[in-house]
Amino acid sequence: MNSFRSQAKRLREQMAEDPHRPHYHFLPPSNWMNDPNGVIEWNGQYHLFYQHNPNHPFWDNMHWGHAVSDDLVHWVDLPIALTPSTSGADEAGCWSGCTVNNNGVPTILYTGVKGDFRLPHNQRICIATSTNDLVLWEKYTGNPVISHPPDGLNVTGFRDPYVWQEGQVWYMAIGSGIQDIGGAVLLYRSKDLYGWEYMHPLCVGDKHETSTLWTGSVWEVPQFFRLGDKYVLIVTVWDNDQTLYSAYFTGSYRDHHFIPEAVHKLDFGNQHFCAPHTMIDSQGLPIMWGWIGESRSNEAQQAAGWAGVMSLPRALSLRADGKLGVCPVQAVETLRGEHQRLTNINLTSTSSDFSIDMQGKTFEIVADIDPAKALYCGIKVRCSPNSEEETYIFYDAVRKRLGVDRRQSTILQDGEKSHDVHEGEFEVSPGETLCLRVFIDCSVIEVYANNSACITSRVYPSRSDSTRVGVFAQGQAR
Ligand code: DQQ
Repeated sequence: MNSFRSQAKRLREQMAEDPHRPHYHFLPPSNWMNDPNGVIEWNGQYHLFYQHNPNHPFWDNMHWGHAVSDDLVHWVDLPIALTPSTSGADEAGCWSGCTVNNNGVPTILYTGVKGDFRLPHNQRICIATSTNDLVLWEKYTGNPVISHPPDGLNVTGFRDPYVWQEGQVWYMAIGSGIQDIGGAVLLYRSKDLYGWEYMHPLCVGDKHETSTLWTGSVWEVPQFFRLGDKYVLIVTVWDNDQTLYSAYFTGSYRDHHFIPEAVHKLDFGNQHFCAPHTMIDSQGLPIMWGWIGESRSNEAQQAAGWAGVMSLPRALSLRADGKLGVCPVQAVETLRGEHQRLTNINLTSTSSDFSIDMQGKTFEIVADIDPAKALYCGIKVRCSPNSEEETYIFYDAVRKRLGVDRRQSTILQDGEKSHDVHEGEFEVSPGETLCLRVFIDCSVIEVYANNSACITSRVYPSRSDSTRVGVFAQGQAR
């Protein structure tokens, strides 16, 4: 353990010079990370596992990385929990899954991949257990515990087990899709976690349906739980070889079928908040993490030696309007240091820009904005003194959209992939205030608005003095 710790520390020190590397978001010591996996509270500590390629800063040969925390915000690296076996059910990768407490035995259920990973029949469900405080994991010799998708179903994916208990029975939701129909979650049950019986689809989407949020051909990493008087199904929408965005359905659960009533995006940042994983805390409330992907070129990622960041832990709730409420868990406030408070900044049509006397690359902004007659207003971050580089976090009152405009975030051509706008439907009613919490952590931006919308994004300004903050407002309603 000591040699592991000193190596992780050395790697982190090597990476620390990188101006785009976040300081208070979790990421591995080096190389690649994607999905959060199997977060669990165990003996008063939180264990976070994650999809990890420990050898390169790109997706390949998935392992389960591992870190532990006392408070959900400060993490300590632990040795890799799962490594693909040299020959066996998971020789091509240990993909996503969950962790449960099986009568005191910490148990991981994960996706073992063997052979060509694109084929659903090569994705299987495997088990590993730990007897040693979740540090060392032993794979079950009888793996896989589910060796192939249900007979007679033409599936487009078969991965990412999510397991829960109802009475004495375990249930498992598997991310899947049905050819020519749409994404699907398949439901299994078991008495002991080792022998599984297929029941039926928990829910099936329709990839031809476009009047609501389009949900693609495969649903990855399902998460399913009760919240208030509703049930929530979270999925990551996959189509045409790409992970696109995460979505959630609210609905009811009857006779082991989930009946969706509404579907929404979880985060307007699309690929910047994917494969969310939830942990139900000791109060019975869900806490969610997501994978914040990169948007600079593969060459830049290779040169940096790392890629992929974990979002802040987000507390979920059910709002009166039936949508999910999302805000950072309270423990995030312990990261706060010195603060500055500004009040009554009034912008008019002749003074539509205001530069705040505050600079930095790692901070939180809490802003109450009254859009009043403004048609377009918000906060600018990571601005250079000459405005050559700047990123707009905006509310567009005409189109009723909240967004992050990255078209001017960097003058580097390498940032091309990130020269766009993320936005989604959002309305501030007359008399209402837009309450923003904005987290800047070098290249990471997380925006939370009115406890109801989130935008996660990445920016890679080229100038070291792109650290300024401003507020802006444009236009005036007639
Ligand atoms: N990532 C994992 C899969 C999952 C996907 C592989 C979602 O198990 O479906 O790294 O990002």
